Amino acid sequence: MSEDVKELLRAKIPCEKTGIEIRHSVCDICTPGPQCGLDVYVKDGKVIKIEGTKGFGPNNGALCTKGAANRQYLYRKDRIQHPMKRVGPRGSDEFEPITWEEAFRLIAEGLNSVKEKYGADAVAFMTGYPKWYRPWLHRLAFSFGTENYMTESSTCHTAEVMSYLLAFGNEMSADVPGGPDLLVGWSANHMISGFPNGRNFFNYMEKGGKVVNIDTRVTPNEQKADIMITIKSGTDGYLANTIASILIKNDWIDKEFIDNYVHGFEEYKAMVSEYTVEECEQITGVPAEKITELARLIGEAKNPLIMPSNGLCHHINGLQTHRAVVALNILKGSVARKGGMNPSYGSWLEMNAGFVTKEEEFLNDVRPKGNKPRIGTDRFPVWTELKDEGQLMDFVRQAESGDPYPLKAIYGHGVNTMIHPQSDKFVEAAKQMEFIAATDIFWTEFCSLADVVLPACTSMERSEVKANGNGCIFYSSPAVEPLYESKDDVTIMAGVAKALNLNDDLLKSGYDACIKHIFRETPVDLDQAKAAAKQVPVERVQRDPFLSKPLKTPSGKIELYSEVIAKYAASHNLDPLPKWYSGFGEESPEEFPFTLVSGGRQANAIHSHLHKVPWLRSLRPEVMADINPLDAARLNIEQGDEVYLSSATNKIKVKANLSAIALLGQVNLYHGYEEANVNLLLPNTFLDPYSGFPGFKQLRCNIEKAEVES
Ligand SMILES: Nc1nc2c(c(=O)[nH]1)N[C@H]1C(S)=C(S)[C@@H](COP(=O)(O)OP(=O)(O)OC[C@H]3O[C@@H](n4cnc5c(=O)[nH]c(N)nc54)[C@H](O)[C@@H]3O)O[C@H]1N2
Ligand SMILES: Nc1nc2c(c(=O)[nH]1)N[C@H]1C(S)=C(S)[C@@H](COP(=O)(O)OP(=O)(O)OC[C@H]3O[C@@H](n4cnc5c(=O)[nH]c(N)nc54)[C@H](O)[C@@H]3O)O[C@H]1N2
Ligand SMILES: [Mo]
Repeated sequence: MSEDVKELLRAKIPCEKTGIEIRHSVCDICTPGPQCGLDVYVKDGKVIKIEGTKGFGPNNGALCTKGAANRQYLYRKDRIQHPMKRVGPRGSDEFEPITWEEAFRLIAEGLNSVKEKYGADAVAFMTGYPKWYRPWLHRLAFSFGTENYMTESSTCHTAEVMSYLLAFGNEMSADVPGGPDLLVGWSANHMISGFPNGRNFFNYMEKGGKVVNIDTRVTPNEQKADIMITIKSGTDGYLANTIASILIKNDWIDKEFIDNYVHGFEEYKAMVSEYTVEECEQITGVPAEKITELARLIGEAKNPLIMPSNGLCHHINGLQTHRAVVALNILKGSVARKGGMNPSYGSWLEMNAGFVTKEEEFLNDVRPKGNKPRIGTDRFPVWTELKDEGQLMDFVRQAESGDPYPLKAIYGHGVNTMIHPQSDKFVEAAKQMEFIAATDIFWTEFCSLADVVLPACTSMERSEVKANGNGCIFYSSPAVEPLYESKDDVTIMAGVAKALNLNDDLLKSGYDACIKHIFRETPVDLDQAKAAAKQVPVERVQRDPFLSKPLKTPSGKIELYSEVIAKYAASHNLDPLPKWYSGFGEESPEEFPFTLVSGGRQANAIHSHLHKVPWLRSLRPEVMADINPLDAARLNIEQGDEVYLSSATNKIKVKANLSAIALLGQVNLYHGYEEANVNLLLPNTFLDPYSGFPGFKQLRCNIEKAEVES
């Protein structure tokens, strides 16, 4: 080989001489996420380099820490290589490779046997974080005969969606680019959690926009804000209601908007009138002058945008807190206008695509009838009313008790045990199942519990249709062949549907046929889109102005007083008004003097599935809890010391990272580490009665220095 070719190869230059080609794909590491475009450099069927695709909305050539590690993700050492069947006792990790045919046959036998004995509802169809195959998994559950389909949304963004549905009958999103005259980021850690949307925040600031940031940790967003408010975890509802009372007292509200569009203002006004600045300071830890300053800023702004985020919902008082924060936008009339809260119409994989698809019909066409209530219905009726899924957080209780009916099998894709509070209880419940099938890219604890394990592939090895809200769609082709014997999840589900002999030809016909069916009335030529291998524009749907018709709430208006919650107020002790209550459990603050805030996003991780990617792990190699240096000094803990974090439920060992990012009395730890799973510390009863969400970000705990073994 000539020297110049060697040089070109070393530089990974795509051309004929090197045989290196660039193929276009998408990053699916955070999902639905921004869905960034990837330039995948391929030589001899292997990925040798990854870059962001220039001109691709929304990443336009850039990639975040995680996206840049796609090659190492693809070639992670622990990829599942073959279909496997368990040959030892459940949980024993004794598996042997089998053919795909045998795997499909075993799954069909396992699921059908449970269906025959207990009915289709005894099978739970489950998925963790991945979103791209959800319509197919949901349809598979329906065609099999059950509505017991559950996802990680039981702990993710759905509580926010519920809050918007309760108030507006529609999902909403904050129009930061629209240019509000004040932006209050409430638990908005977007610099880390929302790349590249987090840029909106910074573009806004660079243009001179005024920003207040309210967080329980000192985050990058927090540091850049004009006014930084640090608050005790889970007390934001009190702050929001206090601000509301000041706004109302000073007549800093949009009376006309309220008169025209809002339901329950008088009841709400009476409720917030009881909140005082003095008590607010005590409860939230925010100084009184900052509270009144914030109220004045919001009060005097013409078009303020108060933007809550997910962090608020990871509390047992999360839904009410989110509602209380959203209410401030309603008082100011910051709704359905530029720079305000605007309707968001999810039409493809939870994305506000800009065009419509037949995704809903894809499900409704095969929805089963006469089923037992979905998992969680008795306990979390507001969830069931607003979300077409079971509440995963009630799975363990029902599996253990058989109340109101038995659960005997799990058919899971991308399921991880660690998402569950008190994850060990989920493991125990899984051990009692009669059949489990697990599909994942990598081996997880859930795979160890299964009877059959199937290897899935990554976004670079499959076709996928993505819509990222910029009015375009992107239809990728595989950049490389699926590694080992892996297949994409939808092909796997088609195989399972065939083996089960379901009366569902469409599902059995695979990804492309289903996509054509779902997009049949979307004005786009899918064949052309696929051949183009780049984003193609799709005509946007024109919608009537949001407030021009009655809303999809029971009153038809924006509800400060929720008529949906009112139905369950007496039976479930719920409050239709967004009244604040404590987010702590019953544990004694003397015994557990610290507050554990778990899962605040870090740039190098996404839940459990990047901790084993070497480049990313190298950025934070140890499992470290952030502890305030003053607390650490008091406990004689130094940087890197091993410490026990304990709760009333369990105890884990981690290393101490002394950092002022943690407020006094607070400890932060990321989740998803096999070696120190923070969710072992949470009781599985520690759930928001409105949404079913766990209190991930406000658990009483203690820190003790671990004895050094000599
Ligand atoms: N303590 C604490 N716990 C939390 C949170 C927190 O803040 N604090 N956050 C919660 C939130 S918001 C979320 S969303 C959940 C997420 O929690 P999980 O859903 O448990 O997320 P992951 O750990 O990413 O697990 C997803 C699994 O999907 C697999 N996977 C990835 N892509 C594919 C694919 O294409 N096909 C298949 N078959 N498998 C795939 C991964 O390998 C991984 O095993 O965690 C929740 N848990
Ligand atoms: N890098 C990275 N990005 C991610 C993810 C990831 O794992 N890694 N996960 C993705 C997923 S699934 C989700 S759901 C989103 C979540 O995105 P975000 O909502 O931004 O999630 P968090 O960082 O968990 O929480 C936001 C902030 O809320 C703060 N917070 C916690 N409790 C309180 C409170 O009581 N009051 C106030 N005011 N603030 C509080 C936390 O300290 C944190 O800084 O991120 C997505 N993006
Ligand atoms: Mo999430």
